[in-house]
Amino acid sequence: MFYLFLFIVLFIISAETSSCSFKEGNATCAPRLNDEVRPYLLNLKEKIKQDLKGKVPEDFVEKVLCSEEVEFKPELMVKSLTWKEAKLPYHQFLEPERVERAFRFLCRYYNLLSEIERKFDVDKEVIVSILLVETDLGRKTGKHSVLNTYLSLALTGNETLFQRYLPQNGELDLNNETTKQRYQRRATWAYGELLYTLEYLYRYNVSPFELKGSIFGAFGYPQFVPQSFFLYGYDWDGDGRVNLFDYPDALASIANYLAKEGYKRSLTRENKFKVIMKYNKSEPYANTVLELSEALKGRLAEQKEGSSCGIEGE
Ligand SMILES: [Ca+2]
Repeated sequence: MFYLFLFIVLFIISAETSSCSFKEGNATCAPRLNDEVRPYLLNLKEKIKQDLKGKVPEDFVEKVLCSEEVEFKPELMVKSLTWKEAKLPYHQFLEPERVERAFRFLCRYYNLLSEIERKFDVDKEVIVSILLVETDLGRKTGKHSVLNTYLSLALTGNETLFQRYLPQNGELDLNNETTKQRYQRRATWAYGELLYTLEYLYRYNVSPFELKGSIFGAFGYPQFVPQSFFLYGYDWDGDGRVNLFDYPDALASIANYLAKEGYKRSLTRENKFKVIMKYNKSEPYANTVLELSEALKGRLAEQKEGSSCGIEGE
């Protein structure tokens, strides 16, 4: 009887082991994903290899996307479709403490900012204001893995997979044509950003999961999405690479972004507003940036005579 029992136990153990080893081939890729999601990743990974041909080697894509650090966050797509930018508390950026810190920053980097202003024809006060609103002058650049963010958004671009994670409260109705189009545009955009992310990680030899950014993947002091990095990133200090986590490149990249979108110091306030809206499509954002920059200009004019601002250098 004991031997029969032992036999049964051994049989169960061996069956368990073999079912594990049966799964092993796939389970070694992105082990933290659940088995329902992994096939979608495997498909996406092959598409990515095709789309990045000539830019990023296949074995790089394979290694990164099969890493045990790969995480799937389906709630991101839901959040990105229900996000209300206008409800963010922009008024906080105009509080005296913030204005004061922005002003001290402006003084500290006065010479650098003045050179950037001349080169790009973008007001230095606007550059500092954007930096304050985006990342509190470079202090808060985000804690989310940029790669996992775009990977998650791209995976939920598959409607069959996304349906499983739709909130039950009816907040998102994919039968609604407008919602569905927004969803599809968002998914296409996220997939494009995922490709740029991989290209960035490969070209700049960045440890893939160390690149951190905002909840929707904007990174560095200016909070650029990866495509913006390639379009507007500027190597101000001339070391051969654009570093958005370093002031000279970050400040010049903000200026380059605005200049390429049509900013000039001689524009009317209304037209400056329109350009700033291209940096972040939000009216309260653009208003805050302009109001803060006007406050900074005021402070600068007040303190010009006999002030230490402007002679502190960098
Ligand atoms: Ca640089």
